[in-house]
Amino acid sequence: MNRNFQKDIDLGLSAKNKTLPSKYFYDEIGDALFVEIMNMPEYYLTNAEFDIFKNQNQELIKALKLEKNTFFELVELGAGDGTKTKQLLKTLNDQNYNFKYVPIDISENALNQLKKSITKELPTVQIHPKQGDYFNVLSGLQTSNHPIIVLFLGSNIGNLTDERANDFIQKLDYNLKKEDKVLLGVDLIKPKSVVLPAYNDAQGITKRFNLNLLTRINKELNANFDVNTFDHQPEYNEEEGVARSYLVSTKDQKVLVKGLDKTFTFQKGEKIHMETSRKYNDLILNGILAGSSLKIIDRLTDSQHLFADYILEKY
Ligand code: AVI
Repeated sequence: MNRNFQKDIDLGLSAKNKTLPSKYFYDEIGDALFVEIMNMPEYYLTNAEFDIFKNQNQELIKALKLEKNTFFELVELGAGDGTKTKQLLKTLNDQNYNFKYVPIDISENALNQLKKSITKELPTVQIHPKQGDYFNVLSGLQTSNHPIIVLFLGSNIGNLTDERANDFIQKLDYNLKKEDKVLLGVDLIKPKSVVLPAYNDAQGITKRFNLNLLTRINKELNANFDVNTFDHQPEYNEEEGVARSYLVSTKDQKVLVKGLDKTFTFQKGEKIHMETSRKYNDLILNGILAGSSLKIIDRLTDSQHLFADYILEKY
């Protein structure tokens, strides 16, 4: 049993306002549900960022100030299936840029699949996958004396609270050298009518994605959550630009978690906070970058201005 999982679940369910960490959504079933989410009509984020990578890769190369005669490393944090990145890799490769691609992911399985597909589709691209939690792998960046471009796409930073996002940026900043760049993909602040359906889809896939964490606790910590007694409730605060997902107990109930040797009481209507998905603009991003030597030098958006890829440079 994973000790961190056990500790984090205990901490979250024991809190006055119950909460569970969304990083635990991604077991094998959660990974598959997230792929379904990315293909849903309501989840505009993936297509919007793909639009940037497909239609503006030349602009991306220019904004990243890449040069053909200087070897560089493209390091991708949480690479997943690399669909967007492959668009950029293809152009770089076709135009004879001199680089290696270092995808980092927690999932060994995802990395193996990615290596296989890149070797097949782009056989001349050098790929060096690294397995690990990207928070921990950052320190490995320091050993390189080549220019580094860190890709952190998909608005993954938005699942961190602003405080944690700032910690992450400080850590990233500490491990980069002057003139290294970060390509940071973030969802932009926009009206509730667009954001909320992305987290409240008609088919109920996002609901299953959230409930899957209760099922995971049942399996891994020998608990007896009845997932049929929890509703999915996403909210979006337009002023703050933050979407939050909750599971709400539909009745008074007790849940036994044998693996923690504890029983948790839920009142009818009581919420468990499951996930935060922050949306950004320049002002908010500058707040997150405060105290670091990473500065915004450019920003590309998709044709509908839903999503932005920011280019940050270390000064
Ligand atoms: C991975 N992350 C950026 C997604 C998001 O939009 O916050 C996770 C997600 N949760 C529900 N739908 C998608």
